[in-house]
Amino acid sequence: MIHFEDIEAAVIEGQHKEVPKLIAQLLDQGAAPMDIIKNGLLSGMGIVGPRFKSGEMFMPEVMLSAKTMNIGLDILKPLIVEGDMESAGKAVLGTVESDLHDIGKNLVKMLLESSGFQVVDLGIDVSAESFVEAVAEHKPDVLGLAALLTTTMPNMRKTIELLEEKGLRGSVKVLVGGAPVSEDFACAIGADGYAADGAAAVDFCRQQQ
Ligand code: B1M
Repeated sequence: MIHFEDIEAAVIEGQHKEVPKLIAQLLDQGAAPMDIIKNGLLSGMGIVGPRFKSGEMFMPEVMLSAKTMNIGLDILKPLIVEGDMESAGKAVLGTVESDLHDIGKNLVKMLLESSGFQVVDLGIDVSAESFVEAVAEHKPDVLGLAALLTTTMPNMRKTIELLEEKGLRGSVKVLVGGAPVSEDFACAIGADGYAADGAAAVDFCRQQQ
C-alpha cells in the first residue's frame, strides 16, 4: 500500500526514478491526481524549501527534488487536463530573466491548461524582449510573469515598461506571481493582477474573458 507520504519522501530525497512507479501505484489504489499533487508532490517541496534555507539541504539535492517534482507533474498533468474542451482564452507564461525557478510556473501552467486555457510557455530566464515578442506574435489575453528571487523581480517592471514602449500594453493583461511577489508590488509596477497560487492565477485569467 502506497501513501501520499511516500510521494512526499520521494520528492524530499530526489528519487526521480522511483516517483513514476509510486504515482502509478497510488493511482491504481484510486487516488485522485490533484490529491497526489497537493498531498504528495507539493507537500514534499514544502519541506525542501525550509531545509534549503536552513542549510540542511544543498543545491544539488534541491535540484533532484525539483526534477522529481517536475517528473511527477508531467505524469499527472494529462490526467487532469480535460479532453477537447473549447479554449477559455490564451496565456503566455514565463519566468523572468536571470531566474531559473520553474516549478511554480509549471504548476500554474498545468492548472490553466486543465481549466481550458491555451498556454504558450516561454520557459525560464525569459528576457523582457522575448516576452514582448511573444505578446506581439501570440496575442494572448494574459501575460503571466513569474519570479522567485528578489533580485529578478525588477525584470517584471522592465517587461511592463517595454510593453508600454512598444505600444502593446493595452492589448494584454499582465499577471505576476511567485513567492517574493505581493499585491503591493504588483500595483507598484503597474501589473493588472497578482496571484498567490495557481488557483488564483486561474481565477484572474477567467475574469479577463
Ligand atoms: Co532557489 N531560492 N535558488 N532553487 N529555491 C528560493 C526561491 C529561496 C527562497 C530559498 C531560500 O533561500 N530560502 C531563495 C530566494 C531568496 C530571495 O531571493 N528572497 C533561493 C535562492 C537564493 C536560489 C539561488 C540564488 C541559490 C544559489 O545559487 N545560491 C539559485 C538561483 C538560481 C537562479 O534562478 N538564477 C537557486 C536555485 C534553485 C534550484 C535550481 C536549486 C531550484 C529550482 C529548480 C526549479 O525550479 N526547476 C531551487 C528551488 C527548488 C528553490 C525552493 C527551495 C523551492 C521553490 C519552489 O519550487 N517551490 C525555494 C524556497 C521556497 O520557495 N520556499 C528557493 C514550490 C513552488 C510550487 O512554489 O514557486 O512559490 P512557488 O510557486 C507557487 C506560488 O508562488 C505561485 O503559484 C505556485 C503554486 O502555489 N506562483 C505563481 C508561482 N509562479 C507564479 C506565476 C503566476 C501566479 C502565481 O502568474 C504568472
